[in-house]
Amino acid sequence: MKMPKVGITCYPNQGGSGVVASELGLHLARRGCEVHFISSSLPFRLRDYQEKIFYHQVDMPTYPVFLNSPYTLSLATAMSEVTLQYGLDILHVHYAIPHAASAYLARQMLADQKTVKVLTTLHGTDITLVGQEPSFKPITRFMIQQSDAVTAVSSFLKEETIRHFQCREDIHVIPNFVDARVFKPRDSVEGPRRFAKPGEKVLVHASNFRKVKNLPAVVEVFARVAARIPSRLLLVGDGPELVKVRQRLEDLGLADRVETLGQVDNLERVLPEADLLLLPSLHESFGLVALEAMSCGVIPVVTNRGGANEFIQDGLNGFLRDPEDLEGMTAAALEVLGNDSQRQHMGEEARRDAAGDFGVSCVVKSYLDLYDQLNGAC
Ligand code: GMT
Repeated sequence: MKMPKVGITCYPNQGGSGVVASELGLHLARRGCEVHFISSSLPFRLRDYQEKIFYHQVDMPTYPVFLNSPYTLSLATAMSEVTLQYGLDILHVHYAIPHAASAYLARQMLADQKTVKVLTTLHGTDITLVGQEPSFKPITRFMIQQSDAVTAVSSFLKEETIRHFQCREDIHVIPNFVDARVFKPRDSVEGPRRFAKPGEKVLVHASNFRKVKNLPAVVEVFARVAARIPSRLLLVGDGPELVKVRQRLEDLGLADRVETLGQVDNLERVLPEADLLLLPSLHESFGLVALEAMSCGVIPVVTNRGGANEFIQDGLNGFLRDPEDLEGMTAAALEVLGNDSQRQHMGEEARRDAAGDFGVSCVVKSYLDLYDQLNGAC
């Protein structure tokens, strides 16, 4: 198979879509693809040099008449220039808005000179929240229709996309993935733990602390668990709701049981220190961090609204609960935290399931097969 040259665009800051795009690029390059990241700043997972990875920063000039720098247009220009200069075959954009619009423009700009295919990967809020804004909805639909191929990270998201936009149905489902060699259980289950004293259990929540993450439920479930079992809460990430979370924990007298770690680049160093992950989002198209936790043998307690049921089997490798079901989430957490052999057994199941269909090789191959199909259609 001739390895394609791929341009990848994503949001470079921490967030599931940026992680998926960056990790995909790194793994594609290891398999021999030439990968060109085109974005506003260096995606955070790309800080180390790697062969076959190139980074092109998008210039964002300002001018007094602009309210904001027109990033979508600058990105389209960068995409078309990099495509011509390096002979890219595919522009693979992650998160529809505005990346798919820029790729569409770049393809049109090059129409007389070079064929390039546009592949759009939908991640979640680009469809379920942002894409529903009246000022974005028609253009999001247009971009979905105009892409040469579209992927969604879960069947849930594919169905939501078709339902909301009444659009094409040939959307490929390619799930999030995890590298099980990187996300793995602690080396020694017996040794001292970084965030807990002997006899304490550790719960973790990692997100961008936005409303959709349902943070009041994280606090409430932790408070109920901590009242029954000595435990600690790790908060990883940052975002607008974090201040309220800390205030509520303070009001409940739980502040000294909580570690706020802020943004962490290497989550694989933190997740294995936990026993249980709480992700009670209002909806979650996939829930990458739950998969990463599972790969570390950590039990996920996750919202049942969205696509998590495509990799979590309730009661076998984790728990799925309604985001309003605080009692159910607490009961699930207490059940597993109060029984070490059950927790260990579920953790092993979780790791095995994460490394299988959701492991790097399986999922990267799905993307490569799709690239191949797109190139064959040139
Ligand atoms: O909401 C987030 O956590 C960020 C967002 C993003 O685009 O960075 O995450 C979305 O994409 C992830 C990667 O595909 C998915 O695992 C998340 O479930 C999805 N978030 C939501 O659907 C709320």
